[in-house]
Amino acid sequence: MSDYPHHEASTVVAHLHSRGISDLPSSSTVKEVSDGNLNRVFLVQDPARGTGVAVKQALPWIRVQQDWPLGPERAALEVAAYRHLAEHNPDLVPAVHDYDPATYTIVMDDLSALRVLRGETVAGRRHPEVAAQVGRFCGRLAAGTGPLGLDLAARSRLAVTVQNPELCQMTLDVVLTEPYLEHEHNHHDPALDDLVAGLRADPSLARAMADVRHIFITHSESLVHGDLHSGSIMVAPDGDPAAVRIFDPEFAFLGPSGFDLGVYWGNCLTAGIVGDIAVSWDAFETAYRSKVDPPAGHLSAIWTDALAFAGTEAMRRVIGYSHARELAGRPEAAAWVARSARTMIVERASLPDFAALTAALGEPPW
Ligand code: SR1
Ligand code: MG
Repeated sequence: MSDYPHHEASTVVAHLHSRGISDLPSSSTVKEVSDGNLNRVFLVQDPARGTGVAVKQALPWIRVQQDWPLGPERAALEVAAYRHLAEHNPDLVPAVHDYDPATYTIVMDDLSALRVLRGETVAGRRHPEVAAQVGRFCGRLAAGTGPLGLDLAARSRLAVTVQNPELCQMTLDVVLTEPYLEHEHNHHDPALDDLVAGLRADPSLARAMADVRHIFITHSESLVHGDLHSGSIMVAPDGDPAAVRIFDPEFAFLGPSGFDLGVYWGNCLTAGIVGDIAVSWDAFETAYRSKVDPPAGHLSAIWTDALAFAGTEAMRRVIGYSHARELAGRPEAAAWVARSARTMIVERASLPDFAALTAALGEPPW
């Protein structure tokens, strides 16, 4: 499984030519732009014509910690997920041009004219165009792949193509379990020691998290991206809404319809832009209702689940393995995020709408 060529900048163009992608000359420039935790990504560009592609390879471990094995077959799942995402959101995902199962390599659109939203947030640049696009993406996907949008035969076929136990297990461990325990993967700002100890000893939070894990495992409602944080969103420097792209769906699975919104909301919380929760929810609801007619209580159940997953995403970005760079060295902000995350997880059933949510959280202290 690990016995396959691992690309380097010097070998990527030869890989493209071996796959019949011959319009990029040997003189193309190749730059490694790996940014996420798991995979390597190269940009190949023909400076003469200004065209290019991105080449993404899954290695049999995670990029940021090579003693942590992870099956490279995740690349095949990602390609299958892109196919489904493109059916429902063709305007919001990059196109896949090639997949090589022998080297777990995906060739896709070059998005280098865009910027990763996480970096924009860290630099203090706001992108108010993103919230409605993310809400639209999630609403179309949830409606189009949920039980109201697909018949049972189509749902069964979808379920087979997005079986993703290894990466779901990673989310279950790294996002939904380990941050609530003493675990070697966790770290936090020492200024938060007392707060973190209190969270890990909090019986209400422990009970709520057992429930949230149950929802994550058992609520196979619709296809979800599975990791829709601000590092999976690209934006145009000028804020053009039509340029927003959502990528990296290797964590996709048939899961709770509120999962993706929740992960995105967790990142709204770490960025201190709580208003984007309301904007994305409105866009979600509009997109959802434009496709299906939900029975009473259906949307409010998605809202409530999304609050829980928002809390878990925000919490892990403060006290888990993979932190929000925008909170680095800002313990007061990080403490507000962790307290807000707890509120969203534990009290979600009594927060029926955005007004109740903001009343419970208060203003971010920055
Ligand atoms: C081991 S790090 C795990 C995280 O990295 C990915 O980007 C996902 O966010 C996952 O939770
Ligand atoms: Mg990723």
